[in-house]
Parts: sequence; C-alpha cells; structure tokens
Amino acid sequence: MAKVINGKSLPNMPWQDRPEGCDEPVWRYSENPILSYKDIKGANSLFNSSVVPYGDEYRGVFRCDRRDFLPLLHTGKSKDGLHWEINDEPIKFENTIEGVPYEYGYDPRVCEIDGRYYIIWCTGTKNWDPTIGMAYTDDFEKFYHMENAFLPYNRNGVLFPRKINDKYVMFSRPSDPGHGTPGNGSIYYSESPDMTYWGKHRLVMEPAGGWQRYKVGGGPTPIETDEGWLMIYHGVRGTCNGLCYYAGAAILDRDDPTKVLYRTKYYILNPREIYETAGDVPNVVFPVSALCDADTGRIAIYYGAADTVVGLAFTTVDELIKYTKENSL
Ligand code: BMA
Repeated sequence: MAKVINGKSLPNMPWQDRPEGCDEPVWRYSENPILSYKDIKGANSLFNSSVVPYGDEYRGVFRCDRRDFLPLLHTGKSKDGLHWEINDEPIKFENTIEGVPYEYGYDPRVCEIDGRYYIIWCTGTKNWDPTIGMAYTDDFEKFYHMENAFLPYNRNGVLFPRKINDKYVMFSRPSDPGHGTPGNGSIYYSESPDMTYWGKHRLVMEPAGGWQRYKVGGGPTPIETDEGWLMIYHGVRGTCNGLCYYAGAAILDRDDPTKVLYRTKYYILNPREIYETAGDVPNVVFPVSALCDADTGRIAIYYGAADTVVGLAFTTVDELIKYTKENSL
C-alpha cells in the first residue's frame, strides 16, 4: 500500500466496498445524496461543501444557497460523517477587517494545518468581484476572518495541509467575471510565509482534452503519500447545452507540487445519476473535500451534485494512484 503521510486514523469514516461489477476507480455511496435543502432552514440548495476530521468526530463548512440565491457558508457537526447537524444561521466572523467586506461565500474548502482549521472560499460583494477569501477557526464555534489571498478574479483556492520548503502553499484558478473562455482556466501555485502575502505564482496545470477541455480547478485538500501529493480536481467540458463538470486525479511531486507527475486522461467521476444530471445546474459533479483513513487508505469524496445536493463517493489511495499512473495524459 502507498503510505499516507501525516494522515489520521479514521476508523469511523463513511465507507462502502466497491459494488460488484464496478470497474471504475471511484464508486458512489448507495444512499446518495447525503445532504439537501432539507438540512438547512430556508435553503434552496446545499452543495459544494467541505468536511474534516475533528477529534473522533467530523466538522464541516457547507455551501447553502438561500431562496434568494445568496450563497452563504454554514458550519455543522457529525459523529459519523454521514448524518449532519448543520447550523441554520450562516457563519458570522468574530472580527471585521477594514476594507475586506464579506457579503457572500461559496465553494468552501477546509484545511487543517498544525491543529488550526483554515477555510478558503470564493468570496465577494455586490461591488467586489469574486476572489479567494480566508478565515480560520480552532473549534468550529468562533471563526476569524483573514485577508483575502488574491485580487479578483479568482476561484477554487486549495491550501496544502503543511508548509512545503517552509512556505504555505495554495493552488487557485485565476478567472474572469464569468465562466471563462474555453481552454483558459488553469490551476496556479502561490506560496506565502504568513498566509497574508501570497506570491511566486507558477502555472501548474492547464486544461487538456475531453472532460477537462474548457477549464480545470482544484478540489479537496491534496492527500500526501510517499508517491506524491494525490490531488482530486475538477475539469469542465463545454457542450452545445452548457458546461459539464467532472472530477479527475493527479499526482504531484512532494517537494515541488508545481510538478505534475501524472494526471488522468479519463475522468474518475462524471455526472451520471439523476441527482447529478438534474438540479439547479445540470451535469455537475464538484468535489471539494475528501476524508482519508491513513491505516487503510480508504477515501470518501464529498462532492456537490448539480449545484443542488451533496453526494459521497469512495475510492482508496492505492486504487487512485494506480489508476492515475496507468491512465495518465
Ligand atoms: C463553478 C462554481 C461552482 C459550481 C459550478 C457549476 O463556476 O460556481 O460553485 O458548482 O460552477 O455550476
């Protein structure tokens, strides 16, 4: 088994074995979707959400689009990663930072670094276009707003769970006010000594063919293994009927994650089931977090489906590494 580095034992994380007859690297939870508008009062939809281990339980930050379609971030807790108690009230920060307004937030990623939980999301106001917002919490009760990482327009901020070469590392996807132009949405690397000033920006990964032709963007916090950083990301394909969102996997050099060692030619998860193909935005699977049990290598991927609900899918570190190496671009 590939060794998971700096991982946690998660004996109680959600899991189902690969169903008989399935020849794909990732398989869905049979009871999907696990979360919907019913889990937050006044919600239109609950999707693209992020969960992390917390003691022997789980905590998360959830994207809820209200019924006026303002997207907001909510926190929640769970004992098993499947059944969640989500606050009806959106997260309010303990502090305000002059000049860094916060009016809406979506697509949160939560990343634990040295016992502190950082939340990175797409932030903005009516006047200030989308970029990467940041906050931290130590207990999922009190949240502290931080400086935005970048200038607009930027989306899909993904932090690495430890410093690399003594610097914090973030991937992001610079964009435009809309949905970009085909072939122009790439993933970039940035580093910071202090989580406030980000620089040394480097190109990591450009769109490629097929399911990742239009644009690519980060997904869950990358998983460190002795074979490299295992990164699940999303890719977008433009069709005559709009954009379709898929998930793929890549393996990056452990000491220099700008080096992409392998990257899947085929998607690992596609919009297929009815809750992925029908909803507010049809044909979307959008992975934003993953639990990984260091002992067994089991992975549970939490993904938004059709911008409406949260789905869960499973794989293992070995399965994904093997598939990514054997089916690399
Ligand atoms: C992206 C983001 C995601 C969304 C996806 C599909 O640009 O807005 O929140 O899931 O589009 O609509």
